[in-house]
Amino acid sequence: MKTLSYLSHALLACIPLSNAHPGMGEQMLEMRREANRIERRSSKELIGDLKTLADSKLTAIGKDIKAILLDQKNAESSTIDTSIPVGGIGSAACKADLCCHWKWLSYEMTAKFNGTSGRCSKFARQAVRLGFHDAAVWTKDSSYGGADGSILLSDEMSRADNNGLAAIADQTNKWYKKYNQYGLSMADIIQFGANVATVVCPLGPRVRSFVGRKDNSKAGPTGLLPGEKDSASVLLKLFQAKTIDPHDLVALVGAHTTSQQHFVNTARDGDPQDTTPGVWDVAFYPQTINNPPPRVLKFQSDINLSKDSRTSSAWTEFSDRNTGQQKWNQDYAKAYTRLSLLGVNNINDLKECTQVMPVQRNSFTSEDQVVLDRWLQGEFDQLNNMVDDAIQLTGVVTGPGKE
Ligand code: HEM
Ligand SMILES: *[C@@H]1O[C@H](CO)[C@@H](O)[C@H](O)[C@H]1NC(C)=O
Ligand SMILES: CC(=O)N[C@H]1CO[C@H](CO)[C@@H](O)[C@@H]1O
Repeated sequence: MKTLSYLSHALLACIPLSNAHPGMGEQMLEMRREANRIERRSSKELIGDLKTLADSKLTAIGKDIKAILLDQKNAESSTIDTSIPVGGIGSAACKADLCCHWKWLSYEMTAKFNGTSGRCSKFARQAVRLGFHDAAVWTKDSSYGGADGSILLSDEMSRADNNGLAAIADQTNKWYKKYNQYGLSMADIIQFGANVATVVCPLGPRVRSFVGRKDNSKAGPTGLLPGEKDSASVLLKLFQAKTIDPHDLVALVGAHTTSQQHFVNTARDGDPQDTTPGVWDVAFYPQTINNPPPRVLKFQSDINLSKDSRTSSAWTEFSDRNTGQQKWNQDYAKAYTRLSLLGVNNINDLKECTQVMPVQRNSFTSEDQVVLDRWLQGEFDQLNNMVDDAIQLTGVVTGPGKE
C-alpha cells in the first residue's frame, strides 16, 4: 500500500501541472491531488512554539529540534563528556555549569537502572514508561498537559493508567527533592530519566536530551493514554491527535521489548513481552507475530498493530535481522524526541545536556540466557524478582524439588 502510493506519486511528480494536456488532464489532476493529499497527511507536524516561529528566530537548538521533528536530522548523539563534574552537588562551580547537576543525576540514575546481569532494571523500564505517561497526556487541542511533570506533581498517579509505575515514581520524587533546588524541573527530570534509562538498556539508542521544560502541578486531561485491549484504529487515532503518525507509533511501542508486565494479567506477574526483557533489541517485533515461549505475554494492542495494514510494514521493517536494530534505534530516537516535547511551548529556548549521559552499549551477551530461557519455559518461579531487577541469574538452578 505505502510503496504503491509513494511510487505513483513519484511518477506523477514527473508531470508538471502546467504542462498537463487538457484532454487527459482531469483524471491525472485528480490522481495528483490524491497523491499530494497522502503525502501531506503523512508528513511530520511541528509542535509548540516551533509551529509559529520563523526560521530566522530559531536558536541552534531550536533549529536542530525542528529538523529532528521534520525527519531531517538524527536524534541520536554519541557526544560525551567523561570528565568528573566541575564541582560537588550544590557547589558554586556546579551551579555555574548548566549540565553539572544533570551529570550527578545521570550517575545516580545509571546506578539505579543498570542490573548486575547487564540488562536494565525495572526502574529503567518504568522510567521509559513514566516519560511516556507524563508527556502523552496531551492532544493538539489541549491547552495544558504534556511533558510538564504533572504525573508526579498532581494526583495523576492515582489513575489506573499509571499502575506499575510506583517504584519509579517514588525514586523520581526523591531525585526531584534533591535536585529541584538547583533548578532541575520535574518535567525535565522525568524526560532525562527516560533517555538515561533507554541508553542504559543494552543496545538502546542515545537520544539527545534537552532541558528547560516548565512544570505544571495541574493534573492533565483524562482518557488520553492507550489501553492494552485497544484496536489499531483506536490507537492510531489516539496518537494522531498527539501528532504521532503510524510509523512513529510502531517505533515507540517497540519499548515493550524491555517490558515485564505486572497488571495486564496479575496471575502472570512479571511475565515479559519478549524473550529478552531488559534488553533494547528488536526481538519484540517478530515475537509479537510468531509463537514465543509460554512466559512471553503479548498485549492485544501490540498484536493488533502488528497486523493492521497501516502499521504492519513498519513492524516488518523493524523485525529485520540485519537492518532492523539500527533503523529502529534511529526512528525511536526521533519519535521519542517528539513525544518528550508534547505540550512544551518554549522548545526554542531549551538547552542540551546530552553529553552527561552514559555511553551507549552496542553489543550485549546475555551470560545467563540458559537460565533465563528455562524461566521463559515456565520453570523457576522463584527467579521472578531477580529477573525484574535484572540481577545475574547464577547458582539458582537447583532448588526445592529440583536436582
Ligand atoms: C499502543 C500503546 C501502548 C499500550 C496499550 C501500552 C500498554 C502497556 C501496558 C499495559 C504495560 C504493562 C504495565 C504493567 O502491567 O506493569 C506497558 C508497559 C510498558 N510500556 Fe507501554 N503501552 C503503549 C505504548 C508505549 C509507549 C509509546 C512506550 C514508550 C515510549 C511504552 C513503554 C512501556 C514500557 C517501557 C513498559 C515496561 C514497564 C515495565 O517493565 O515495568 N509503552 N505498556
Ligand atoms: C552496566 O553494567 C554492565 C555489566 O555490569 C556494564 O558492562 C556496563 O558498562 C554498565 N553500564 C553503564 C552505563 O554503567
Ligand atoms: C479490532 C481488533 O482487531 N481487535 C483484535 C485485537 O487483538 C485481539 C487479540 O489478537 C483480537 O482478539 C481482537 O479482535
